[in-house]
Amino acid sequence: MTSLAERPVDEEPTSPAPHEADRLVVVGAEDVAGAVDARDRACEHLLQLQHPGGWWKGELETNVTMDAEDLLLRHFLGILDDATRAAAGRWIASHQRQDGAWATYFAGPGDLSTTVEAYVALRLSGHDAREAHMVAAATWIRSHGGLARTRVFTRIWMAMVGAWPWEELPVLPAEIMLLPKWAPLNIYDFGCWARQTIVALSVVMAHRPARPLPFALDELASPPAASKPASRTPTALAFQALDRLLHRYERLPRWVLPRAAVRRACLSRAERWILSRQEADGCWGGIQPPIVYSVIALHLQGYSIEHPVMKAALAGIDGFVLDDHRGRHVEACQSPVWDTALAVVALADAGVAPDDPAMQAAAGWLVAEEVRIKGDWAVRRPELEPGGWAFEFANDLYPDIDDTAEVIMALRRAGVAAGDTGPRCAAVERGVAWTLGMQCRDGGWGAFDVDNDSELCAALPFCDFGRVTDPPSADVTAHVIEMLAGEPGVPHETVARAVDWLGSQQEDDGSWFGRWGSNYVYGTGAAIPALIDAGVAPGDERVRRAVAWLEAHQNPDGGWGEDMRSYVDEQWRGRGDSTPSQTAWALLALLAAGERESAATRAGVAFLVGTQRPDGTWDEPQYTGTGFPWDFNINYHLYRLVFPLTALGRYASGDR
Ligand code: R04
Repeated sequence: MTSLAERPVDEEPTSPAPHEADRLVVVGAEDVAGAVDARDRACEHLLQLQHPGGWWKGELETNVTMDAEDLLLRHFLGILDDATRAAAGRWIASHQRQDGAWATYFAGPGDLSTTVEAYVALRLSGHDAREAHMVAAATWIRSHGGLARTRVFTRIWMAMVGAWPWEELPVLPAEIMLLPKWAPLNIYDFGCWARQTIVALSVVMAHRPARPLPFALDELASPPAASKPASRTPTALAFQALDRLLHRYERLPRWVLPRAAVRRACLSRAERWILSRQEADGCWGGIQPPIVYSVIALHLQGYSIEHPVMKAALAGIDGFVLDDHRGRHVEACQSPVWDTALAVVALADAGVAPDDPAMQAAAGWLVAEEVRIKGDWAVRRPELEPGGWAFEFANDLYPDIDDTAEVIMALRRAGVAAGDTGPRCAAVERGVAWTLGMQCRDGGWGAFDVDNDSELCAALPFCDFGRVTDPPSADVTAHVIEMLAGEPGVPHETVARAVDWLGSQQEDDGSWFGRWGSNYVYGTGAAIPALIDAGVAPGDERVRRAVAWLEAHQNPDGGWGEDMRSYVDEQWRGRGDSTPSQTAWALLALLAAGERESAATRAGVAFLVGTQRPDGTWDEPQYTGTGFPWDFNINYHLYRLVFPLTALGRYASGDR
């Protein structure tokens, strides 16, 4: 349960635990009995969470910009009702920190852009600027530089509601739609999430709409010259010059031909690009930014809220709203495929048989979720046959390699054996072939695209948030290696190149960076099981160095934890309060490395056993999932259960 962040923001990392790495102990019967008991209660709990349709979906908790932007979107479209206004206001207000700001993860520091959006949304929901919590927020905002220091996305929202001049934003010209796919900065050089956001926003920025708020925001005025000092690298300077040129282009009078005609053609090209990517749920890409900006872009292109395209989109957006005992709030994305795959693996590790009805229902659902059409990935791989799985319910144009690997491993554990015949095996075979075809030139895998590693994209003044490309990551590559190692007929050379690439990514301290989970504990927890499955010996120097790193970062309570600050501060690498999911990731690595009987493993298991709730799950307010390192954090509510269950299952069975 997230609440006001209680902890001071400048807290020092806790010191690493003293440990007894060298003292090997034979696992005692009572250790295993405790783990078995905890495993069985966790297993029971997970089975109860399965949807009758066969799938699992834990909440994907992020931050209050989702709720603030939902309110601003409804204001913009003129569809904001009083009940939504009040409920969203309650949710946002309940997440304010004591210092007046809002954070982007549990116990994290205040974040300026998040705080500005939350503040404006609260005013829109009726909170008076003179109330104490609003004064605290406005004071915090001013003392951190005001609107001028917020990220581009926040200032775009402010411009859309008339509170920031469009002229003072980097230009994103709709003419980007004219760049062919071989040209630098063409839309396919951006990661798919940035691509779908950029196309929609280029339409919005061409229209420069302003639907003013019914109040002024003078209290957020920036101190003079508050803008971020611009970077002075040669690339940055070149892009700043380009931006000045683009501003001049935007200022050309409308009658200057062919400017108006070119712009109109680009806008209609962008409009068609968006329309052709609307998914079965009425949304775009399964993630909030493309969804929200696509709706606004189409609206500005003349689609009324009564248009079928818009009606489907707005109904789809309502599908991201959770209204539970905690109140109304909005998910950034939904994770049913990912959660279901992880749940099946966990149940299998806990000893649930492949022919168990729960496993079979899940396998049937997963197979029906297979993507059978080509998406944007095919721009770079036009000859590759479609296959694989996306993360969400409806995102057929953007299957991802991480989900595909995890689903194939889950199906294997549910008895779908490669090489057999039948529709389930055919789906697995297509998934394996698609994955093989998506390997990057250096031997690793990105999440959604192949060789998506342009360095120019990130240098654009427009791109000041998150990651805008999708280069190979250690965690995705590790999951693919683990999957491929269990498949027949995979060329040895493919796996060998991937293993070499993964080895090349090991940090000097023995750990691996976590791109999609926090952080080095996640990367290391993925890498070691993969290397072992690929045939690397437990005594290999890479494995030993990782084990030593994990042991050196175990907390005194036996668990592992790693704060999001590890993405920006070396001091925080491998440090933070112990959490169930991160403890499980460390244990998965240790078990794979043959450390079942070590003191570190036994203490980690004891941590999980000792912190389990009576109902069989664990508490985990900490965010351990990563959307973008540091900039976008995720608390996957099922992680607290599936990963401990997997670790306890493997420990108890001695399988790893
Ligand atoms: C865990 C690994 C599976 N896969 C990653 C998928 C994660 C799903 O969750 C999100 C993905 C997202 N992408 N981009 C955004 C995002 C949010 C998610 C995103 C967020 C904010 C802004 C723009 C994009 F919750 Br602004 C890919 C590998």
